[in-house]
Amino acid sequence: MAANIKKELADIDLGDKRRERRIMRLASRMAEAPSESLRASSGGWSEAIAAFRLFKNKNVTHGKILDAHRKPTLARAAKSPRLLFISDTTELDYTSHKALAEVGRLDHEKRRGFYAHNHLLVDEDSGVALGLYGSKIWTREEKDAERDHKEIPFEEKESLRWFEGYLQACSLVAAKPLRQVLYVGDRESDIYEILVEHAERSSEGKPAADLLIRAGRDRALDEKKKFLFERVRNATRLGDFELNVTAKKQMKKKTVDGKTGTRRLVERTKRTATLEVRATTVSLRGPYRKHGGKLPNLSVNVVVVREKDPPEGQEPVEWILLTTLPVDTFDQVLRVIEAYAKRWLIEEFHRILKSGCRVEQIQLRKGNALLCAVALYFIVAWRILYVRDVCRDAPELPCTHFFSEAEWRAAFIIQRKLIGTSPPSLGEVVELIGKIGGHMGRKKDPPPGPECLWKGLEKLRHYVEMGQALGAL
Ligand SMILES: [Mn+2]
Repeated sequence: MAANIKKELADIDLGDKRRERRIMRLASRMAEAPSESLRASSGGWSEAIAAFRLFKNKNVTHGKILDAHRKPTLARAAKSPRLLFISDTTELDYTSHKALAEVGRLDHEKRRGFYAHNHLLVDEDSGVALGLYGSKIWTREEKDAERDHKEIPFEEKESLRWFEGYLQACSLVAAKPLRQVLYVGDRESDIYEILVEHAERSSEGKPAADLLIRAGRDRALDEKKKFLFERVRNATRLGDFELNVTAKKQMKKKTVDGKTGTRRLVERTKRTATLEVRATTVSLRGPYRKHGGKLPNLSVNVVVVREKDPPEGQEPVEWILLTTLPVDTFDQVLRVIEAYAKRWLIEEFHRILKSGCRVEQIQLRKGNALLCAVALYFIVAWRILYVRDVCRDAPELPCTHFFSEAEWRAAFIIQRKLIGTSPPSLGEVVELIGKIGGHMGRKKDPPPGPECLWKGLEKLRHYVEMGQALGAL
């Protein structure tokens, strides 16, 4: 997976050519075996020491690494007429890494780590993740945890990150006005100020990205005693939609008889759910802000999908989606739902980062150094997602876009007991690596997923080293 990864960093400026070469070499080694420890993947003791020294250099930062990756990301995005700008926050938990300095608290004072708020660019039509647009890292300050949330001005709230993300999505529209950009966020992004920003930009004729936000709270409508959720759940049903729901375990607050109780483990079973689709337009009443007064009332489109007859003991899947996209026809509504379903990609990206690249196991002691390593793993993790989806879209591409000669040859020898002569297709190599990683590859199976890929890559790395030592590759 190391082929061409250097292109992701081609634009990096670390103030020194040797540093730039070293970081590219390191990224290549990480991409070859994403799950290995930094020490193992740097390839030898002296290389590992050099890597640690590189990360400690003040010229090398998380931000610079991801700024470099933004350029090729935008080049890929230039070909997309419709882009999704998907944002989400993930925790990087380093509670057990006692020696780590410069780390903050997470949701509980005993849990230490960083928050990362990431923006993934996705081609809406193909569903291929094109790269990370950006990432904001922060730690929570002790004093913020004690402050009354309503007392904090909007500019100082952590939720400001969603608003800043929305402005970045708008800047993508400004750069290429004919392109459609749709900002997608989960319930946490349900922030009224974002809706206001869209409305103001649109009325002033400024570039504005469209919005697709899952409603996180039941807002008041611009009618006495009327609320959003009740209104949309009772809108006319437009049709049905099938969704593959994955299994999930989650701690959730259970509401019994109107009382919200303690958090309990809720398990969701895997199933194909039939969802009833409804859509309507509502007028929201602007909320009042302690700093800044009353916000304007706004008209917004709402789509609601709700599972019909969930299996016994299961909560129905329900999404209430606020959007600025049109919802007049069933096709338009389906577009909204399908775009929201693609938000799943950022969850997959975060899973690859933690379970595949194991970023929470990195043992660097300085916060900045650790975050540099994390930034490189962002690129590595995104590429696993990317290769899976490019492969689904165009399996006939040559495998050399992603894999080195040693890699595809080793995969060929191990799986086919043959020495390959010319580079096979991307689809073939991904299948071989998936099989090495435990993918069954039967006719009815879907193509290998990220987990088979990172597991396959880890073993492949060993095969390559052995093959090279024996002079067979
Ligand atoms: Mn989230």
